[in-house]
Amino acid sequence: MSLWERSRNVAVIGAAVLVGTGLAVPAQAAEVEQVVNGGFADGTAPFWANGGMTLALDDGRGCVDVPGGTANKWDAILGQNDIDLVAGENYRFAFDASGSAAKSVRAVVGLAVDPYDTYFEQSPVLGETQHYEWTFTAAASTAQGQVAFQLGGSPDPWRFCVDNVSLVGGVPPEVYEPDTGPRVRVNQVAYLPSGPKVATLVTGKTTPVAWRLADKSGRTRAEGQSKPRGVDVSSGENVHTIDFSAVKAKGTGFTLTADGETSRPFDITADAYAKLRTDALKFYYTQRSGIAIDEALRPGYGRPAGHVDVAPNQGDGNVPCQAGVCDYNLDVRGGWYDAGDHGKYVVNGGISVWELLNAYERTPGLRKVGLNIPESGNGTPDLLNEVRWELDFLLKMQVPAGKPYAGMAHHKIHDQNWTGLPLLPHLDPQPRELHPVSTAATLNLAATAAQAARIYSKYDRAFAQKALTAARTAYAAAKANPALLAPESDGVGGGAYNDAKVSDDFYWAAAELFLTTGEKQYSADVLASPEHTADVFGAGAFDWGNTAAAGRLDLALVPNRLPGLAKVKASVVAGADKYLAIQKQHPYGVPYAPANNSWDWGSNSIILNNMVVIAAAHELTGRDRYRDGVLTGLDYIFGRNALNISYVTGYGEVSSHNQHSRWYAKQLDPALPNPPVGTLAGGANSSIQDPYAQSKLTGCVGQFCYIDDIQSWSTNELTINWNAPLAWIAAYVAAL
Ligand code: 9MR
Repeated sequence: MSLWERSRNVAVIGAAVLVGTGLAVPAQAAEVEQVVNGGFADGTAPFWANGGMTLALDDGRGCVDVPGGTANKWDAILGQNDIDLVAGENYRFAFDASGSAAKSVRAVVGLAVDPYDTYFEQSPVLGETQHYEWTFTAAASTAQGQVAFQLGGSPDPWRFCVDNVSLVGGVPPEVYEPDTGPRVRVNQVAYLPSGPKVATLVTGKTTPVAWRLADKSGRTRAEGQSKPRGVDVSSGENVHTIDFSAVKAKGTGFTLTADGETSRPFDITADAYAKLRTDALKFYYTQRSGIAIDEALRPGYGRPAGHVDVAPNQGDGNVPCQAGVCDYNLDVRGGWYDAGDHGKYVVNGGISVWELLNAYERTPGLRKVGLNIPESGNGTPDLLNEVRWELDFLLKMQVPAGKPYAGMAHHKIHDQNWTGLPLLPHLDPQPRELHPVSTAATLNLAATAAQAARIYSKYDRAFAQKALTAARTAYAAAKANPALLAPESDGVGGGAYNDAKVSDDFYWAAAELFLTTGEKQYSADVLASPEHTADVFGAGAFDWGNTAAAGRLDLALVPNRLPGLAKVKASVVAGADKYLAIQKQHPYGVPYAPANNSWDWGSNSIILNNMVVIAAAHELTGRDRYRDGVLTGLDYIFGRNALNISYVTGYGEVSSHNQHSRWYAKQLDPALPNPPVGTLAGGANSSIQDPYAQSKLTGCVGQFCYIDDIQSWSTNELTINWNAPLAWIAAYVAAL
């Protein structure tokens, strides 16, 4: 019996005795080892290996030869079962490991039996033998726990060795301290020379402090006193604001000093946002499914086509429905992958298409922006070329004539089961399935196809006509099936995108059909919709699940003859005024104040979408305060925030670059790239649904609920619907 085994048994007996005598057991008694024979002193048992691997001793360590050619991390595991875990107890998980190649091991503490919950995971990239150690809090109690080293997913074979595997319970909790850098927080990219320039200082002081703006050469360009703002609800920290809007100088490498701290450097220039406009839009090409990504067009990002029926892909060329859902197969190749997963979802594709086409319609400058994509130079603006890739896919998701629910759209198509990371699209081995049709997806198709019909008609009449026909058919089908709701339970192998409320989608689709056709049947539905007179500008203006504001914005801004148009326009301005009022109160200048300071999943996109409403009010009124509101909101995204981070890859001194993705997975496999420059991270999410965020951020306040780690899918994913408002706002600012 090893020392660890003995201490484990002693502890169990000790606890029993204490309970028997009625004495209180201290919450964190002795530290107790849970792993048996973790040092491999007594051979390899009770460790086991699967996936055709033989676990054997090598120089006192446990080693396996990992086969190549498996798809998932869990296709090859070295593990130990019967681990006791107690909910709420803190554990230190440690081991020494090496890899013959720079491969990542997914080290997991979880449930050994179905549903194989993960309580903690880390995926370090291996090399020479190294010690790894973390602490976490167990989320559940079980006697069927497991410590597992998941080793699969590599195309080529390699060798893994591990030693001193340890899981000690009863340790003090680890306190995660994010590195937030200097306490003076600025837009690390650029303030506009003519725009507002405000920074936030984190300090314990409650009276004004002196600040100084220096240029690149260190020369003082402005000085003043900060304004104490008290404790900021969104971060829980005491803050001041520093307003240097009076400075109109242009240049690079400015810094702001206050309270003994100097900010990260920033520019004052009007130039930065044209590049962002292009980068944020170039994001979409490398999200494409069904086409090889050309290395010449995107150096470092070339890859084979995903899901085109080439093994190990099962392909999207002839996809059946889930069992019992339909009796036909559809060719649904193409489109964009939704996010870091390989799913394609009509409701999220819909809002993304709408917002990109809306940007095109609102900012004429976009017409000339080249995106370096295969279609570039074909005479059609590149933004329309790129969005067409998704539109063609959305049209393929419509049920063909003659089939049950003809004209409706399938809610989504994705893998039968979740896959692990990393996994390039063309290597995904999972069967693909169409999920049931839904009213929401059908109305997304109706809205975006109608919008496309008016925007593409100048470049491709046949396509515009086809899109309009599909939109009309979809709208009629949705009216005939008004309550086919995508359920929350349908979330295996892909996101649920459940949507229980569709009155907003009806309103939006009717609005787009009316704007494109001018027909009374659609304006009648717009006017009769309860959404038409409702205040649709809530904490967040719109997202994939709340689309009424999309309809309202277009009714207000696309020329039309709807009765009562003045009221429609006034409602948009009133919505923008609400966001400006929130922003004014906010010491970080954020036009977003969710109820109970509970930040939503993808909060960065919500903030940007609220800014789209503010920008619409700028177009409607021409008043500077709306333009200034958009510019100030942008500062938060680029580093004027509690974490001092720019949420856009490659922009600012310190930026998010480990977003959750199966193919931009450099953090797990050094041979893969980070997300492309111009990729927005989801951002602070108070609900921290993923185990990694939970292990670091439990108890976090608002803005602090974010971590730039590939495992944090609930705070740090990238998505097609989040880059859309980034592109929209960048295009707006670039055109100012
Ligand atoms: O962005 C989505 C968020 O609003 C939902 O609350 C969440 C749970 O359904 O899903 C998010 O979307 C994810 C989707 O389900 C799967 N692809 C990645 C998306 C971003 O995390």
